[in-house]
Amino acid sequence: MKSKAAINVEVGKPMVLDDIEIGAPGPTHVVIKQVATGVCRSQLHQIHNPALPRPLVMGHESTGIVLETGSAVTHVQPGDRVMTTWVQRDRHPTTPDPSPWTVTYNGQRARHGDRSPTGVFTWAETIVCDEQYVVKLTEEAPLDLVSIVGCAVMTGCGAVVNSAQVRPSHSAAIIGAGGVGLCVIQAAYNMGAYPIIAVDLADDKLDFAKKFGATIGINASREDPVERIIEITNGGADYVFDAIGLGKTIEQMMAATHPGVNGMSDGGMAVMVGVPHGDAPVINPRDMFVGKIWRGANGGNCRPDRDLPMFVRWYKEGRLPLDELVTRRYTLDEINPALDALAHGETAGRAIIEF
Ligand code: PAD
Ligand code: ZN
Repeated sequence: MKSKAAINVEVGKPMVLDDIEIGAPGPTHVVIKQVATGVCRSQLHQIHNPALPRPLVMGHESTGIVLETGSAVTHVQPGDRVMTTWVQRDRHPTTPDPSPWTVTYNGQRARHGDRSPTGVFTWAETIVCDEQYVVKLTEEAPLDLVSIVGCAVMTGCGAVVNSAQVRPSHSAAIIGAGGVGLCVIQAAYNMGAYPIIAVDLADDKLDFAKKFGATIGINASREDPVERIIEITNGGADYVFDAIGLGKTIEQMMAATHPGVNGMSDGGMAVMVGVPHGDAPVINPRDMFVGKIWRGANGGNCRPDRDLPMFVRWYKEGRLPLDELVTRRYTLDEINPALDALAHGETAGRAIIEF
């Protein structure tokens, strides 16, 4: 089967829009007609990563309608409305590995952004993926908005509810108020955190973050975010999330987390949400010695089958304004302008591609 797709054929170069050839689906595969997909900064990292084999098919959050299922697929059937995500939906120690698909471009086997030919890819009109990356949408909800649940919402909200388990009335600071960071802010608000401090480089993004529950904004291009967070929280925040992943912001995250108090309490928690990239951070062992807790939040430590329906319910209950979070809409043909806008920091919230 042919499908129009955005393909990365060369490191750092614009995406090519062309047909890919999707091979016959295996027993555990699902073929999906795409409705919408998000544009995440992780794809920018992949486009610029020379270690990845090309051609690459990309994108890792979407919604669509199931066209076809392999013989071993039982949780969805043709016609179902589904979300795709890059974390296995209900993984157990005995869960078999997702099985590889065959997608070719110009006769060459295409890979996915994590090197494998097994993960989900979403920047194509029709996709094939293992059933483990497909979560059934049981609620009535708009497929355009819900397309960002499979990564931005899963990661940002999951980092708060699963990784950090934020407690009410505890302070939270979020470095980076982009697509993922705004989800961290909203979930921290939902859990009752206070104050909620947003850090970004642009005043308009800091204002925008207030719609998601931020109580105060710090513009890191004008002020030292560490000094300000320590001042506002009287010693450091209870939870500091880095939703960027640069060495510098990881260092800021650790420094802005409050230390423990001997004989009384542990330190606060520094939560790494953004994929680490660029220069490595300089880690000060004293930060851990004084009781600060360092926690990773890859994929928000979510189990998609359990957590994604909850985030859709949050949207329906008015506790996750996806209509505000989705700020730009493109067609697949406009993938390169969409990526350029993200790379240049012009996208507040999240952009989506509609098919
Ligand atoms: P985004 O570009 O929408 O947001 C990044 C935000 O950070 C923007 O608002 C920038 O203005 C802001 N920013 C950049 N540099 C600084 C700085 N030095 N200080 C303060 N603010 C700054 O990206 P995104 O939200 O799609 O992704 C953010 C990161 O999270 C990115 O590295 C991506 O790869 C990673 C990610 N990780 C996971 C995961 O599971 N770990 C999932 C999805 C995304
Ligand atoms: Zn992502």
